[in-house]
Amino acid sequence: MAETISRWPAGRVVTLAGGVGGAKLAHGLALAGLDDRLDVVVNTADDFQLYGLHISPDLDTVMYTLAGIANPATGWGILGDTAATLGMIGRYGRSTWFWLGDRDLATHLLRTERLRAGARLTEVTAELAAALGVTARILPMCDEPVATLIETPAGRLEFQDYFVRRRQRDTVLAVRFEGIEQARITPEVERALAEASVVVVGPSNPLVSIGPILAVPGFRERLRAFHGPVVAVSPIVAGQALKGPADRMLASLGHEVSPLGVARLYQDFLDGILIDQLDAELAPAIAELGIVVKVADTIMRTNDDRRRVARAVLDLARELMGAAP
Ligand code: FO1
Repeated sequence: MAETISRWPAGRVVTLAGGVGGAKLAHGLALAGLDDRLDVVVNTADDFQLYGLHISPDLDTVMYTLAGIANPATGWGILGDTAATLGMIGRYGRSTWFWLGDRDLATHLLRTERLRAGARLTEVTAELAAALGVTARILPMCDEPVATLIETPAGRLEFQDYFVRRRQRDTVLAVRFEGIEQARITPEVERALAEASVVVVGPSNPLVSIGPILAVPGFRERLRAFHGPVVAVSPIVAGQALKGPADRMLASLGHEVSPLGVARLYQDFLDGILIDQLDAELAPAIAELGIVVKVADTIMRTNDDRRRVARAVLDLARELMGAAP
């Protein structure tokens, strides 16, 4: 069905994504008619090695979501996946705290094989996504290894140890991105930013999902100097994270747990933010930061919701372009 939104924006769109929230918005943008004009820059600082395999949870969440095969109950993993392999790993006496489905394991096997043969993560991701029929370009934030480390009262934890094994129960005292100094913006991400008319920061955790992308040397400066509008969808609604520990993490690190707190974190490069109707009263305070605010229902339960939120954030970008001199 022809839709007006498919005529706009004229160029391509870059969206920044971490896990489930960012993947849903990317899917919404694709459903809104941008599927072949969409570049999704994805956090890879959650990546880790398990059973000798390279696992890239956020890349896979975005890929499975765009391919229409994500498990809707969790947002990650593959719909209908089974755990026979994990069961056998358990029989061998190994810990199985990270749930890896049988079909999902195929992704990790092939990714690891290609990386060991010398391919870049960007190349491997493009191959896997193309095989699953994804037309949007899924771009790792960098090809170098970066690891999020969480400082807690119990000591320094690797990200998945904090997130999955210990179920985010530890207070976060600090977040570090090990290896970030060696990370480089890839030629593919450079090209995506050069070709895009809009950048959309997805509703992902600002500290551990969007944070690592912004920390790639030069990336934040690229956003500050971006030639078009940079807009975001708030991942915090009514004082709570849509998913995961972003609310507790923001609080323990001294940030306000609200779209205003999120806007402050992005203030140096953000032109506009879409906030939920439940937070409408925060609009004037955010506007005082020089950020244009649009209020909408931002909860994404269904595919229609995803498309609706994507359209709302694109409308905001369009208004900002109209307002440009
Ligand atoms: N999240 C969980 O809470 N528990 C799991 O066992 C788990 C397994 C898993 C396997 C593959 C994958 O791609 C993602 C997986 N996730 C799991 C999600 C993931 O740990 C987080 O969503 C991200 O790292 C945070 O963005």
